[in-house]
Amino acid sequence: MNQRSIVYAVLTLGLALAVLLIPSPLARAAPQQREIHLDARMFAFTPGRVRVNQGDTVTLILHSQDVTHGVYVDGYDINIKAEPGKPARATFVADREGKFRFRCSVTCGALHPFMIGELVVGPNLPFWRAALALLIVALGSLLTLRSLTPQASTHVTVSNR
Ligand SMILES: [Cu+2]
Repeated sequence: MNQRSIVYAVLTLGLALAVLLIPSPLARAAPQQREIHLDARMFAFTPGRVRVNQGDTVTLILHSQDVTHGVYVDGYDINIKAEPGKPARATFVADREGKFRFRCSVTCGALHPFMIGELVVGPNLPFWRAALALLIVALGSLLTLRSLTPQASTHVTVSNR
């Protein structure tokens, strides 16, 4: 092993560990179980935006505050209806990343078509971190191997003789 290959190997390990271990404000250690309470009243949901991470198991609990409302989540094909005082729930795994509209699925009044919200399924950070670390290790190994081949250090070998 020459000096350059040792430097490459150490840098590679350091970078890969950094990617895996440095805490990010968005990161979650693992997929979580989440209970999300959604309040429905004419003509809005509270919260209007629900944020989860890909892989989370989400239990949506719909509470109606006035008349019967429903919630239909685009892309996840979830539809539940709740009467006032009788919450409804649905559990699903947020396996698709992206933004999905949810809307009231019970005609509840004049502004019913505008009763919408947004489900944001964030990236699966543990997965992408692992992928990035793997890429760094692969590139680092290539660099280390290249620095070990004779042609990369020809002038060194010549001057040593
Ligand atoms: Cu409604």
